[in-house]
Amino acid sequence: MTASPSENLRVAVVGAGMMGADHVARITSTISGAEVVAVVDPDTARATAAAATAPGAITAVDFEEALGTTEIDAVIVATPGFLHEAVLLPALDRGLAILCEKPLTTDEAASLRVLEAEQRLGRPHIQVGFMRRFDRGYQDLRALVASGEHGALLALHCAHRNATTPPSYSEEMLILDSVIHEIDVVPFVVGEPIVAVEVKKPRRNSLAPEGLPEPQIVILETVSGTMAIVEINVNVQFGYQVTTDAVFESGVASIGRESGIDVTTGGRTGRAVPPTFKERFGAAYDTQVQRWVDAARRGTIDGPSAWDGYLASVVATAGVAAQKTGRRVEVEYALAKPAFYDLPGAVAPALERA
Ligand code: ISE
Repeated sequence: MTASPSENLRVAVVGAGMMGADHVARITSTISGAEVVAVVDPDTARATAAAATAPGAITAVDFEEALGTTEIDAVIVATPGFLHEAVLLPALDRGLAILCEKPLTTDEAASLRVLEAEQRLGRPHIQVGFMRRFDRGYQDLRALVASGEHGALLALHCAHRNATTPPSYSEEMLILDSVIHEIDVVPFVVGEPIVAVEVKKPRRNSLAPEGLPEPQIVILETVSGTMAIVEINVNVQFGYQVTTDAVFESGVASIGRESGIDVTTGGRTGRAVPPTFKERFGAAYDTQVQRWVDAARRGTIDGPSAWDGYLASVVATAGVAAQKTGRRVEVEYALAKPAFYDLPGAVAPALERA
């Protein structure tokens, strides 16, 4: 089902945690051309609280129940990553438009199953929520790299810092849930695929939950030797901070230090640090969702595709192996890009396998 241009896209949001609830509110208050008709979560209280921001939306404990209760054109998948496949496959089966929060899936084999199911349809239906591609800073940096103005790009220093982690957050999630953003956005900026990953473990932050060995340093190497050195550091206490410094042959460019208001008082000058990714990337999420809605109403996608989700899952699988072994692990892409995923005009870069 695809909404006609005069009708709102009827969206089910599956998963009413922090991101899902944020999308429900966003679609209701900020996005045009769409309405939330269902909020799905096994935790009824959570579903009800999120649905309260979307007048008329029903709640359901699972996706099947929602599909049986109301008319749905599109779905936002915002469950934990390891549960994505279980929503993606029935959604594809019904030909729904899909915005899938990152990661597409948490392992390569599951991503392949999703790609196969999608290719049975006539065109891509899945857009993956790699929202950093819609952030002005990353877009400017990508353009600067492509321009060659300061020579070749040699290295990226990426800081990825969260205030705290929930109890369910594991060591693998440093790669699968957090560094997955750099795994996607580094090729987007550099214009080349990642070919190797290495993980180093510096001194542990004693403020991290017991048993979580972090921060970690993840080194992503692209095909011509550019290295992204990613500091993943998720219990910094002070707020949310994502920055990148790009080192060129004859210049350095920095993004992520937003020009907020500087306040000087008590002998210090300071600027607020956003508490979470919701604030830091709020504008990028808004743009991403509006463009997805507009594209879904035209029967297409406008952003990273399931192919980009698959590439990221291949690198993440190598990243987890590197994390476990301490070795540099080369990335093996089993599949060449199917023509099915050549999308003119999409935000996705034209990445082929290495
Ligand atoms: C979370 O799921 C996100 O996607 C955030 O952007 C990231 O910073 C965080 O580490 C993840 O857990």
